[in-house]
Amino acid sequence: MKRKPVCLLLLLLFLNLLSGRLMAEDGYRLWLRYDQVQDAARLQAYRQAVNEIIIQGSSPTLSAAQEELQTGLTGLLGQAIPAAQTPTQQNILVAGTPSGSALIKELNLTDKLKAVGDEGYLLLSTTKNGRKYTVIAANTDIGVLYGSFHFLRLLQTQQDISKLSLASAPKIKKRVLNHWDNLDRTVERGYAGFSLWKWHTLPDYIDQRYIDYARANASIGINGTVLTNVNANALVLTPVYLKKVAALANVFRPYGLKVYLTARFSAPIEIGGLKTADPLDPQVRAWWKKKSDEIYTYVPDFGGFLVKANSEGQPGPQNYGRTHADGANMLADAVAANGGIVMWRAFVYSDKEPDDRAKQAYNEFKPLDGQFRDNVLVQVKNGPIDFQPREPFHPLFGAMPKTPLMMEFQITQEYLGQGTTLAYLAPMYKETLEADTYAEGKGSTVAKVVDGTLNNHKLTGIAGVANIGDDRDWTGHQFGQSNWYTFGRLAWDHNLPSEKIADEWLKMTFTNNNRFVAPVKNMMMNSHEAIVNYMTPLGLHHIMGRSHHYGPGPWVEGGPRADWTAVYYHRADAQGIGFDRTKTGSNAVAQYFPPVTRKFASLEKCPEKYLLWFHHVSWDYKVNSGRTLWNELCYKYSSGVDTVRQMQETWNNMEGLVDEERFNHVKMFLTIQEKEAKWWRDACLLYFQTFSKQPIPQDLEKPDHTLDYFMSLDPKFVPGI
Ligand code: BDP
Repeated sequence: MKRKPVCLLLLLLFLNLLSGRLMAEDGYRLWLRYDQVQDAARLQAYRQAVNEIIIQGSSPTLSAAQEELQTGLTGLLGQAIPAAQTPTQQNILVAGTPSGSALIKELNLTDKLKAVGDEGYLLLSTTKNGRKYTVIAANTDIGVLYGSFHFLRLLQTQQDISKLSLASAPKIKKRVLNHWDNLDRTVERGYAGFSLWKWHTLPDYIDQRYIDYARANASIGINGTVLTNVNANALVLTPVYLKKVAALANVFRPYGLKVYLTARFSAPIEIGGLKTADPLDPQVRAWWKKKSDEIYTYVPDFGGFLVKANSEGQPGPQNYGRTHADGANMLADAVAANGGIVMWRAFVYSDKEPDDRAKQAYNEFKPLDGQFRDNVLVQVKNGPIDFQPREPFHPLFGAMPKTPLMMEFQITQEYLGQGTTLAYLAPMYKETLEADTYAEGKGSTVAKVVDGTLNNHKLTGIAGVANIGDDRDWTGHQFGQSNWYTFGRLAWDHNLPSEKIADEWLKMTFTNNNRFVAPVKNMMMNSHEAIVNYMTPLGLHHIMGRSHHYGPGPWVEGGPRADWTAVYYHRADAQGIGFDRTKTGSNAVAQYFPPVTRKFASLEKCPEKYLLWFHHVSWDYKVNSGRTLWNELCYKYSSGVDTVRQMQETWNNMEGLVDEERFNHVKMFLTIQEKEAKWWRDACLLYFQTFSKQPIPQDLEKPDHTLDYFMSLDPKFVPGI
């Protein structure tokens, strides 16, 4: 008898430990953590505002909304909220559409709803028959789901919900993740483990991850996902795989997430037994039509194809003397009847070495403006080279007014420190979106090209190359989640300020405590610039390690083609450094509209952040700070490292304000980042010094290894290749 209490205690302790482990903050829950609201006054207000949830109407999407609201509110309010079909309480949360919900219909929202289209929603506070209603109303069920997530976000970030009066609708239609996932589950340029898609156990095994992935995407309004790598494998188009694709599509459908696939251009040969993949060949066209129809039997709402053609060894229409438009239109015709689209990538460069790789996409695509079918989007990377830490905007934006251009951002950090670097990318995305192309005069921003308002396009799109894998925290680095979140939020509304997105994300992902949010937000806001500074300041680009792209490699030369080396891009010599893209050089600058050309082409007017992108500048040239270019380079590289050290300090001060597990994770990754930042700084400065022949300024920290040492480093088995 006496021993029982001890046993009980032990049992309790064990259970406690167990629940502690289950509750461990490993990042799995992303920003969809619904822990109880900490602010007592807010908590009380929320509890008063919502006594009952009413969702009338039924569909898988409405069930998803119901479930999310129920789980979310139970967690956030620390008490279960009953659901009902008709009002029984005083303070009611009602969600639905006028066609599915009598309650919503009675609220007479027709005019207001007109403005939010088929994905938007209203959040309102109102009273009727003596009851108080918090209203989530939309024209469609998916709008209701998006609105539900927005409502939960208000509580997660402890906003006032007593006088809601807001309308929200996406500015861009197709908001799509691009997974560069291979069928063997490796992920090209993926740094967060293996692919989420377990092809081997599909279609029968439905991993909880698939559902949580769809929830996360819906919570930020992402409405499409390309499951497979742009370096495509035709096998995904065969029935065995299409069954698996269908299983994923079934999971994603209630969350408004459409499935797309990459189309390997030579598929008619590889899996169709044809002799050619010529897009004008009737047999080839018939094959694609039949294949597309077949896909729609598996996935009735299949979104369409993403295609990388005639780029980096991928087959394409040019193999048959045809144009990109011929290729895109063939596929567009194949999916048109079923409402599909084709996202045709403009990331191309010739098999032969061009005079300047930066000019290639423009040269090939601009002449094709007006030749694409209505259901084709041309998908253009943010800059003209390849997702470098910083690039000026791609000159194609604004240059093809008759063609909807889809933005392609990279969320995965191929050139931004890969898996171990804290880089908040909203400022980088916004730098491109806010850039003025001058295509139709001042104010013709890239964002207006992409959202269709500049040239009146209805079909609009934005893509983000995903940073998601099967790591427990989805993105490898906890802060990688912020970029997935940011991509979705900006795809919905590119006007959102970077600070606001960071603020939301931090509050939902970590805590509302301002002692944490304010300094960490500041740290995030500076993080991208810091990386640019310690990797590629002043417009330098493409000076990373060969092939794996990890670490510095400004000395990279030789190999199969010059435009895959670093020396091709930085052009350092005894006189100076930088790629002359003005008239005296490749004249790539002429691809922009005249006001932009004039700015970039002028050594004085060119923004310093792009200086060496457009100009070959002498080592002694005086930059804005009054320093010589060489000294400025040294200071920039050093300041990048300094910022990382400040980030470490900031983060160390956060101990105790967040859970230990994620605190330590970020702390250790910042240690790695500091080492890598130093590696970049020292390797690049020592290398460029062999040309400048000038000392690193007195007051700056000196490298503690030789250039030979850095050049001898040869990292093996870097992930993501
Ligand atoms: C480059 C990547 C390569 C991709 C390519 C692309 O290094 O792995 O296949 O872009 O976008 O940045 O097609």
